[in-house]
Amino acid sequence: MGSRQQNRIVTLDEFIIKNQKSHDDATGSLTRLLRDIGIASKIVNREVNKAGLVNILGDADSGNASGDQVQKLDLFANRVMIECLENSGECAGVASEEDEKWIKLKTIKTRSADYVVVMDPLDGSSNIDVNVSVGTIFGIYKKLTKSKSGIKETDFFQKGHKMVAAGYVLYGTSTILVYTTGDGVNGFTLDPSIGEFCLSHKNIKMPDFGIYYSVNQGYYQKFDLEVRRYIDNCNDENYRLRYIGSMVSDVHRSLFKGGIFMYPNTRKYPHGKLRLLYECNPMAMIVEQAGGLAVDCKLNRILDVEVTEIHQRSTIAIGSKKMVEDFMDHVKKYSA
Ligand code: P6P
Repeated sequence: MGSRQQNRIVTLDEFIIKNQKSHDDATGSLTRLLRDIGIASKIVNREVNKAGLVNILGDADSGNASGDQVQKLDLFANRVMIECLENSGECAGVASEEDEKWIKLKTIKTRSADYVVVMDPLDGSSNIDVNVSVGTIFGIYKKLTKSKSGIKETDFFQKGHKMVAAGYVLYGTSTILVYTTGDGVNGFTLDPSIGEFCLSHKNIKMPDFGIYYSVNQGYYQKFDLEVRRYIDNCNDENYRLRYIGSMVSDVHRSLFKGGIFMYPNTRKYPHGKLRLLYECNPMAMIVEQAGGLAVDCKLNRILDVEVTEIHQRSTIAIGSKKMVEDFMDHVKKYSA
């Protein structure tokens, strides 16, 4: 293929459509759904990028389902994502970190909405007003409920390995959308000059190993022995500690440079802090598709953990295959 052809811009839309054929989704409904998530991400990106300029910061007076103080940008991102998902006509319902309960979306009469979406519309939002990257995380399931309109809680209570797609958007020095539909991981960087996500990282493969470990070292004394022994091992091996406090950023770095991200149980979060449905599962699907591993601190594969609540928490160790395997060896060796 000529070099000109190789450097041709491939937009997210074009890529999604081209890859639609490799799925049983011949109707194009997953394609439309993914494209609408891309549109929502561009709108969120615009506001995130000017957050420091526009009075959109400051704590909104409401807390979210997790009881965290919610920044207005969280609410904005949640609203935009839900509106775009509703416009797609392909999404029957949404479970979001920002809403206590799952939401049934209005569907278009002429078409059945076959999917439900789980999402954290703006993860790491406590970093927004200090200009540290934040992200959107999403996962897509085929709904189980057969009826044309209704959905039930059980449509959301599917194990992570049942997802048909998962992705994240990282609003950082540049804005990148990374997603998988189960046959590899691809990254698209937003080109603001044309307002398009353009293919920038084809078929991402996570390094089997890396020199970074990512955990909130401030909780070291609160971790179980086996986690502390693994962290000691990272120190003995002179790995570098990198911890941004935004899961999307920490996992994204590991995806490209290799590394392991952990959020173990602590006294404050005996089941871990991160949410299984819309944080751990989508990131686990992406990392596994790129050749990495994702387990909880009891060594269960994240994508196989039973989902019983929308805001269920989970511990997690996710990243380069050899590093997660090393973590698992330490858990087996030192756990009571
Ligand atoms: P801690 C952000 O609030 C978040 O949900 C994740 O993005 C991040 O990895 C984690 O919490 C940081 O939590 O307790 O280390 O501040």
